[in-house]
Amino acid sequence: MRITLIGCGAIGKLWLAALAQQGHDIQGWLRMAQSDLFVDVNEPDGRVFRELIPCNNLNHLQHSELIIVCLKAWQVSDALLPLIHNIPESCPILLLHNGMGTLGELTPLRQPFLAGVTTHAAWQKNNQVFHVANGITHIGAVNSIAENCYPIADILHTALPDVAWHNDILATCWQKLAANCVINPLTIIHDCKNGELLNHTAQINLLIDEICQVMDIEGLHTDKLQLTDYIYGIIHNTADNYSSMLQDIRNKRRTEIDYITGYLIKQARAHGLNTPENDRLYHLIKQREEKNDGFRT
Ligand code: KPL
Repeated sequence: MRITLIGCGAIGKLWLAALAQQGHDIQGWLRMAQSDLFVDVNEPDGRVFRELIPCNNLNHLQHSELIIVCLKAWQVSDALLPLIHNIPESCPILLLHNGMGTLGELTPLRQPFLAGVTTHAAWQKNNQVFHVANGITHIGAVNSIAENCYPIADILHTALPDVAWHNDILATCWQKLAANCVINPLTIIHDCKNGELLNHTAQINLLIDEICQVMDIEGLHTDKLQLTDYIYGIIHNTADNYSSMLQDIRNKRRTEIDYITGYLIKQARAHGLNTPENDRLYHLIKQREEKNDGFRT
């Protein structure tokens, strides 16, 4: 399959390596155009992938059969909109990022659009990617023309398992959004690893209460106990990790807060709901971002 992957950070490189090993005709797409990219991925079982992957070939983009976007939420529309007329109308575009709200920036959606969330964990140091935990990537259609794209899940699953197709991916995205609304800002406020949030259960409970109200009014019929279990499950499973948002703040990068808590607040306001604890955290994180001014991107 001819595939273009936009955004070649740690997770993007995992996909580049996995799809290249399956023999797919894959290229990377970088903001600063270059003809190839050295991909060095170290798997949890000790396997190593080290190869040059071609990049930024317009002809390849114009004939791509799948686009995978692995950018930060706030980078998506700036990167994709200038390219969209060079992507065939029949080519599915899969967005894999934390947070929600990017689709609204891309409308009208000409191509079939898919959204996904992943629990794979990887980090990058000196251009070496370390795939530290295997996970599941949940994907599904977000517009009706993407509903017949489910065979993509099998293709991706063969390359980087597990991949599951969901008929209601937005519900899965909302669940992940809820976890990110709780874990990411709190790890900044308390300057701690995810697992240390177990010392702040009262604050977590307040946030979950507000999130449940927003999800309910969005028609997601949320069971608070189930959502609480899901969020604590992530806190336990990632106890030793620093959240992506805390890493962004520490590295003086822009965070995804506008697409996480910011998106939740926006949806709440549209329904006339108040979310005081989420508002408070949102403003605290924005202040931290401003103190960090002069972002590295
Ligand atoms: O997605 C994450 C992130 O850090 O952005 C969680 C699930 C919180 C894991 O750290």
